[in-house]
Amino acid sequence: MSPRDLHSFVAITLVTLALIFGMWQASETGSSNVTALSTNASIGVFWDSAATQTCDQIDWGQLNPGSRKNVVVFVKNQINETLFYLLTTQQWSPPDVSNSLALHWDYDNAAAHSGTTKRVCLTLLASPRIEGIIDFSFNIVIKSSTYMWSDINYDKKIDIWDVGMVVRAYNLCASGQAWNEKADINQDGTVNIKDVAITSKNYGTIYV
Ligand SMILES: [Ca+2]
Ligand SMILES: [Ca+2]
Repeated sequence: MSPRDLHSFVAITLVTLALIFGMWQASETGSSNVTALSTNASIGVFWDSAATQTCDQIDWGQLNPGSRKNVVVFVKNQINETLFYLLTTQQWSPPDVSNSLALHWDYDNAAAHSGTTKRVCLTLLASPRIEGIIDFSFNIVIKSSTYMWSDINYDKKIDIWDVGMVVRAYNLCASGQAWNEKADINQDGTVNIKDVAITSKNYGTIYV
């Protein structure tokens, strides 16, 4: 089992999941009701910098085509190791809405030291062309690793070896025989330009 596998296991089982519901109506304000799926985690997500109010739901409310909404949360490293975070989404409903909505954050890929809390802004973007959606939901999963996510060979630096592994796996999907999970840096099930971009952005980084 690789270091990443070990930590991914921890991330999947102990990660904080936020379940999000939103309403999408042309002229009415949406409402939502959300339940936390997991709270005991190596990382915690909170509404405040003091990490006292757990964030287990985000209500995006009404979201118009072409609009965006920002939500600020605080991610706390609750274990005795330095961590790096990764934002992923799961279980989009309806499934096709993931083609018209995109979730980003402004986390800078910097190390999160033990006990520290990082302020991050989550941004949900709606395509100008989205239509026919009354409501939607998806899960946010913030994963953590003791290695930078673009450090594929776990040598504490991002260099040509990491880029090479991504390039070799390019255009491969999770269902294929030659699939290399480690090259799928953003964990979206395919190795493509997004993974190359992440590696390129971190290129030259050396960390401890
Ligand atoms: Ca490396
Ligand atoms: Ca990917």
